[in-house]
Order: sequence, then C-alpha cells, then structure tokens
Amino acid sequence: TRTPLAAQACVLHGFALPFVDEMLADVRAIEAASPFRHLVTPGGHVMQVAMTNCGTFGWCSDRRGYRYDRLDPQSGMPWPSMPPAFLRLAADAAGEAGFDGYVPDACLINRYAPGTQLSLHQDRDEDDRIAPIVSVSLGLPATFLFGGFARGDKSVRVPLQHGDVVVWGGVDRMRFHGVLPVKPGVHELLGERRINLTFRKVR
Ligand code: MD5
Ligand code: FE
Repeated sequence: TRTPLAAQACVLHGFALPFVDEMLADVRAIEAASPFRHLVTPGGHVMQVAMTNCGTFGWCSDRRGYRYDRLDPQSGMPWPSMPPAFLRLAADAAGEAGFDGYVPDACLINRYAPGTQLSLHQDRDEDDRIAPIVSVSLGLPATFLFGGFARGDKSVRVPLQHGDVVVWGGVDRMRFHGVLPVKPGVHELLGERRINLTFRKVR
C-alpha cells in the first residue's frame, strides 16, 4: 500500500521486503570495503549517524565542507559499486511513485543506534534537485519528520518500519526532513540498529 505525503512524495509500505535478504548481504560486502564511520561536520561536530556509501559518488563531510566524492577518503579507493539489487529496487520504487527511468549514481547508507537522531535538513549537495530520492528503511522502526520548504515550517511525523520505502522528487525534492531519536529495541534481522539507504542522482 501507498501513503501520499505530498504531490510528489509518498511512502510505499513494505515495498523493499522482497529485496531485504539480498540487500543485507550487499550491505555487509560494502561495509567490509568501506566501513561505517562517524563523519565530522564543517562546524567540528561528530555526526551521531554512522555512514558509508556505494555507487559512483559518495557523500562526505569534513572540516572543509559537505560534498560528493568518487573516492572513499578513508581507503583512498572508489566507493563499492552499486549492487544490481539496489538499482532494481530504486528504479522499481521510483516507477511506482511516478518517476520513470530512475538511475541513481549514489547510495548513502546510514546506520542508527538506539538514541540516534538526524536533525531537520535539506539534501542540497546534489546537482540534480528534481530527480527523486528513494529511501529504504531496514531494522528498528523510526519516526520520520517530513517538513516544508523553510526550516520553521510545521512538519508531520511519519512512522517507518522495516521494509518501508519513501520516494520524494520534483516539487517536493527540497523539503526539510529529519529522523527522531530511534527508540531502544532489538530487530530480529538487524539487532540494535536501523539502517537507511538513500538513493540519489548527483550528476
Ligand atoms: C534517514 N536520511 O532515514 C534519513 C531520512 C539523509 C536522510 O535524510 O539525508 O541521509 S530518509 C529522507 C527522507 C524521507 C522521506 C522524505 C524526505 C526525506 N523528504 O521529503 O525530504 O536516514
Ligand atoms: Fe536527508
């Protein structure tokens, strides 16, 4: 089933469930090459969310700023390539939400421990500000904040479960969003973790 959030944003409940086993095996291979790490923001804060990437470009942050890079700064190697199951899921979900022909070139993988939150922000480091972002939630549930186009706009709370996919693009691409602190718990497949994959078109 599908819950609309706005004109060009929706939640596809359980859409990723048929892909989960393959995706988790892929995440394990990705983290073996490019481990999850806590990036430092330009302001000098260590991010609560642990991150890694796959695809042509990976999102990075350090004292110099936020950017996408072809190389993992920790290994000096290109990011692991985008697994076929990731590309299929992203294109299928985007199509289901009305965005045909979606080919992402980056996948940011976020890992949340209980208590971890992601404060309200816009994704503005991609050159393409229209193409959808596809977000896949795995493991512990979370509450997603779906806001407006200014930081102070009222936001709605969207509960996200293991296997849920959120797609937002077009006129809704630049909305503020965030994640409330993940509640303590143990997921049967992932343990005390939430993993979120976000597919993006950077260039
Ligand atoms: C996450 N990740 O769950 C979050 C939320 C990020 C990021 O925000 O930049 O890595 S997935 C983002 C999302 C879901 C639904 C709607 C919108 C964003 N939105 O309207 O912008 O790790
Ligand atoms: Fe974001």
